[in-house]
Amino acid sequence: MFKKILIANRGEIALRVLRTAQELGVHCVVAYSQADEASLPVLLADEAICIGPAPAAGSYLNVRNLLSAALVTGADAIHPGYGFLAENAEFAQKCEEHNLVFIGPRPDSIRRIGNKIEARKLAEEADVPVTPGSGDLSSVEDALVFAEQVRYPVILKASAGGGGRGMRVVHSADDLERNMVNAQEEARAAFGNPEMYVEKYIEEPRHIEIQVFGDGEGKVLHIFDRDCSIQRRYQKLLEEAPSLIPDPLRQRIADAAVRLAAHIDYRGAGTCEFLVDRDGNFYFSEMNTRLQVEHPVTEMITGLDLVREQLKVAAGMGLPLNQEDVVLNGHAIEVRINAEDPENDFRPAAGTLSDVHWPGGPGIRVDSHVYSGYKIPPNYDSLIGKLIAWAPDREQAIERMRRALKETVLEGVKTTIPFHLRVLENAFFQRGAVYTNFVARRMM
Ligand code: MV4
Repeated sequence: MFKKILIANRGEIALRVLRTAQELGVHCVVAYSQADEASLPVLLADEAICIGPAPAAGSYLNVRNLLSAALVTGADAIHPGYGFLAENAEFAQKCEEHNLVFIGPRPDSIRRIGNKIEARKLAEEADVPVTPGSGDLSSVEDALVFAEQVRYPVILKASAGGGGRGMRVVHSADDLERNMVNAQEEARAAFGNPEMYVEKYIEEPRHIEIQVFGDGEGKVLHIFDRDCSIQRRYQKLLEEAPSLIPDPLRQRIADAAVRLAAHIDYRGAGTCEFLVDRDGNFYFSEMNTRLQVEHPVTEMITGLDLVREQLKVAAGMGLPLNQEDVVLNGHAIEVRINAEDPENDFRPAAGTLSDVHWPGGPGIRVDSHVYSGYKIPPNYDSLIGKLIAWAPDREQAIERMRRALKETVLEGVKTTIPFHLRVLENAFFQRGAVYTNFVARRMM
């Protein structure tokens, strides 16, 4: 195992990684920006090092500063968490060049899977179903021809995008013509790559993802599935595991995810996202080459610690776990508690948390970096913490989550808790009628 790692992230995920690393006896250096000096991961770290100013471009996205921090503190490896540089192939490669282990997939896997057109190609090679889609489209004419073939609506996607960024649903040729050029420009500005492609639009799908884990030498396991359909503007709000699909379908999707990951000898934790339509057809949509925000629901239904497995694989200790060891037990739900005002279009609500009290009791897990008196910096995302409820079945998990949310005290800023309570009380949600338009259709 590593002697020392650098945690190149902040907030709840920095604390999440720190906790497991410390349990394994790994000395942790937390890299922090000037805005995070008084944060919990910094206070609990074995060592902390300032890597720059509050704006992420100068700190959590600053490759030179992070590499220097790792080298001067004598770290063996870097854990990138999620977001920031977690899916940046150049960063992963720079780590390797400086003899620092990047705790994640090989740079080449990140690069290939990060390109959505390439990812679709890899999926097809692995016999994984993808939505009917075009290749790289350089002209509006090509896009129009393709859209006529598969019929509208279609969805325009940026090859370098992901997670909903750079996407446009279009309903007609007019619509397509109007959107194509500005979508290209947006993609060029946001990702430095204007490449776009078109897919047949799947209406009201469920967003189901499979957690996979590879040893980098061809062995790949799936660690069941999550339903992340409850989202708003591509921001996930509530996730659960397992998803509400029949077991044979779950197995077929999981097998497909394993085939894709095995096809590229995937190393570490990854997630294959699928869209599942009303008829039970499933289509690969993208793969995320990082630990996900919602990984705790997977941990709760399997008893595994994904960060522990990440550290072991990265340290060259292999993946002794076998598929038979991954057993599903019960149901877990996670809600993301954001400092946002759900009554005001989810506008970020900055400020100081004057009083914080988290819930407890059976089946409750809290992943949060905040405390009473904590000042939420305006520079980063608005996640205050994640509340996870486990119970033997879904109905009890819902009841437990409602109980826990009512126990929670977060004074000083508006949060998404009232919104979550409404979702949990919604009859459609309770009967499992969840799909990606749920929030817009049932909650607004
Ligand atoms: C789609 C889709 C429907 N058809 N692709 C959004 C996130 C990204 N990982 C994939 N996403 C989607 N891709 C096809 N061909 C629907 C989504 C989607 C979505 C679309 C519109 C509004 C909300 C959505 C929420 C989740 C997924």
